[in-house]
Amino acid sequence: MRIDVVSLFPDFVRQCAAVGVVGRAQQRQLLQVEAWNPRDYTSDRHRTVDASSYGGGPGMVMMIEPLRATLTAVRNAAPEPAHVIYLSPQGPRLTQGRVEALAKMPRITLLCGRYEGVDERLLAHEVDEELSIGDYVLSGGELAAAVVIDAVGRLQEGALNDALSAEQDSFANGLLDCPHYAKPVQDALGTVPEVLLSGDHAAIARWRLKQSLGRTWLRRPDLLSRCVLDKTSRALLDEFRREHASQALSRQNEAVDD
Ligand code: 4GX
Repeated sequence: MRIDVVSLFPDFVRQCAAVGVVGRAQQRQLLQVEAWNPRDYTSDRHRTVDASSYGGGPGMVMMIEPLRATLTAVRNAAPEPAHVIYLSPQGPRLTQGRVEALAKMPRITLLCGRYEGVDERLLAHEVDEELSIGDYVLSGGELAAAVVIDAVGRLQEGALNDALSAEQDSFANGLLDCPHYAKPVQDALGTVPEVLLSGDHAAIARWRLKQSLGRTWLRRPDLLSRCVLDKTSRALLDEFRREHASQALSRQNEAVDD
């Protein structure tokens, strides 16, 4: 897959994409990330990319022409449709479902705004999709683009060393992840749950699913209400709830005893 990024900070984007799983995916030629600086597509002496906002008020707006020239160069750099995505808090929220769909595309283009944003006419004519990574305000789209590159890059076939890791991710099945433990078994901070040492793979799978269901119920009930649970899952969640309720009761009793 190819990802083109239009940004006033192309080196930052390249450095983000050079690290970890995504960096390795690039080395393995599973992913190609190219950064483009709109300043390189200006025609004036000052390499101007922004101008004050019509209607007045503070802050600058990224101008049409340098971005349009950059996007033309991007489109001409490869035969596949560029699928241009503008990162902004005004877009629908990025989800793992959207990440999975983007990861299957041969090519996407990420447009990073700085200042107060991009001229609306450029967005209307050149952008296919707007996406937000969350309800907070960044100083530019680069970190949001880095989030998309990371989430999409790690899903490229062969990017993760263990093919099962992607399937076991949080959200891959609509649920939060279960707890994980490494050595030592006994530590001042606690002991590893016995079932994980049992070697009983079916029991371990049941325990993990039960923890995933329980945590999702406790921490993200909004996710659970969108899941259709099969009979086994409903039984495991009921078990978790009963244990949780009795634990809460004994904690209450301990507090009364004190
Ligand atoms: N998820 N930002 C875009 C420029 C901007 C300013 C005003 C439109 C209107 C963000 C986010 C995000 C900061 C990127 C503002 N665009 N992007 N930038 N949250 O905060 O994606």
